[in-house]
Amino acid sequence: MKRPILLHPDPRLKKASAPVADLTDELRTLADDMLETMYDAPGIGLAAPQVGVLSRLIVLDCVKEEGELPQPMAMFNPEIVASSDETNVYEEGCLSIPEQFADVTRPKLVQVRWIDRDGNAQEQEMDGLWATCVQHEIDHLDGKLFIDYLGPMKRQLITRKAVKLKKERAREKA
Ligand code: K2U
Ligand code: ZN
Repeated sequence: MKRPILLHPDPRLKKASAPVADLTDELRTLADDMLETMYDAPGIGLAAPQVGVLSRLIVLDCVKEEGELPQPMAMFNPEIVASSDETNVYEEGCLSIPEQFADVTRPKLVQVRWIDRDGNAQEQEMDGLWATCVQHEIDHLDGKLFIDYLGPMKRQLITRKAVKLKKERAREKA
């Protein structure tokens, strides 16, 4: 089922998430719920802390070409084990900071290691949008948001707008 996405500012988005000790059906269901929530947003990635669960689990599907088969991935305890010196700049957004975008520079290529939903260790090199997305999601597990890469003025401007948007959305719900 779809889960509500926490909006910045929220202390839970700034905390480090705990490693997954052992894979349970509850965690597999959480991964499925996160994918459903991500596709509905729509987005191409989502981290467990964004739905209020401080566990090291991310989901992503960065296939954007229409007509291409979706490629949903769930990664437990993901870690970047190597990254290129060469960097990429991408105008990033975040489902927890709606309607705000800014350029973020990140390594172009990353080698990622994780545990999949069957409990098997996986390792893969990622580039392009997949590389940007997986780094954005793993940052969420460390309590880091894309605005943390910006200067203080731009970060404060975005946070002030986020506070305003959060109040408006709370009023709509009331
Ligand atoms: O973690 C999230 O908030 C999900 C982001 C992931 C993301 C942000 C920037 C760059 C790559 C991935 C959402 O998918 S934001 C929506 C979006 C959709 C398509 C392309 C980029 C961002
Ligand atoms: Zn995000």
